[in-house]
Amino acid sequence: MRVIDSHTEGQPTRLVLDQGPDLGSGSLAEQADRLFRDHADFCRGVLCEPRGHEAMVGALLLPPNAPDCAAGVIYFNPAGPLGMCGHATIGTAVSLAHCGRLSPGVHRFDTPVGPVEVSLETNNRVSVENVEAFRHRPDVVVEVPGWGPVRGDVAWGGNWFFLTKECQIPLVSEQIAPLTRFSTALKEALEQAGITGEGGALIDHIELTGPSPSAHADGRNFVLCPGGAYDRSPCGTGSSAKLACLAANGLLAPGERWVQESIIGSTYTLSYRPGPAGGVVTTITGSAFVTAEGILHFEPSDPYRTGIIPEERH
Ligand code: PYC
Repeated sequence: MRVIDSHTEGQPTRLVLDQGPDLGSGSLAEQADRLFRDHADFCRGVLCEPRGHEAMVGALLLPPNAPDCAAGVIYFNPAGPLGMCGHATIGTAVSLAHCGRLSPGVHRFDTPVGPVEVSLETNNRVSVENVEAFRHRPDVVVEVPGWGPVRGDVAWGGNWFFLTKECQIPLVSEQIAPLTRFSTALKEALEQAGITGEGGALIDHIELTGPSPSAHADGRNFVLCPGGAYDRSPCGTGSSAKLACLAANGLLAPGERWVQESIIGSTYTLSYRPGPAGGVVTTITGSAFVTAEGILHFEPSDPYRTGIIPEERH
């Protein structure tokens, strides 16, 4: 199985070029459901130790369903499929350019939540026009055991997010362990309280937001991804959800620039235009770098060929 590894603003992507499982026909959303339901071993084998690690996101290259798309892509992490993934879209574009399969210019990628537009500006710099983001519920308060009441917005940016407006733990990389514990407790509290996205959808990403210590950024975040790893990048879909909330509060105008910083200090530059359904269509600009090209081996006699799942490690 041929793969190209990259990182986008610090967050890793593994692009699977061939030999993925047969996902049958139907929409990319249906194929994404089948990917984890029927082929969880493939997903974990590709991403988890000993070949990868828990923060890695996979991008499975497929033929597109939608017309005029250059590629179809299903994103997945060790816990399951993702709807969209901003950092992995940037990583996929840079990796495809690296192997001569994408030329500079504007292309469309088909994803399980709809087509996105990808502008390959240089070999490393990419802008993604995401699917429409929107705020679903403002000012939701949830009681988090051991932490007290927490207020935030529920928003969609290609995945479901709960975004807090302030954070009782400093948003600095030295605090990643307590930030992870707090976000995990918050995610569990939301589920217990029955607070969901539209149509009862699970909120599987937590985004703690606050001011940035840097003069170059407008805000900083810490994003907990499904499975418990944190996003090293500012999270493309999470940044889109953030812009939807800013726009809904009248705090950011169409076309105005917003620089979102991650917990490790990397940034995306964003702006939005009003979306056709009343939300925002964001453009996310960031850089990715190829880190490796490889062939993954899955030897039948290898006891760890399907990966070491984080919770089974000890
Ligand atoms: O960039 O959208 C993103 C993302 C989602 C999960 C990890 N990264």
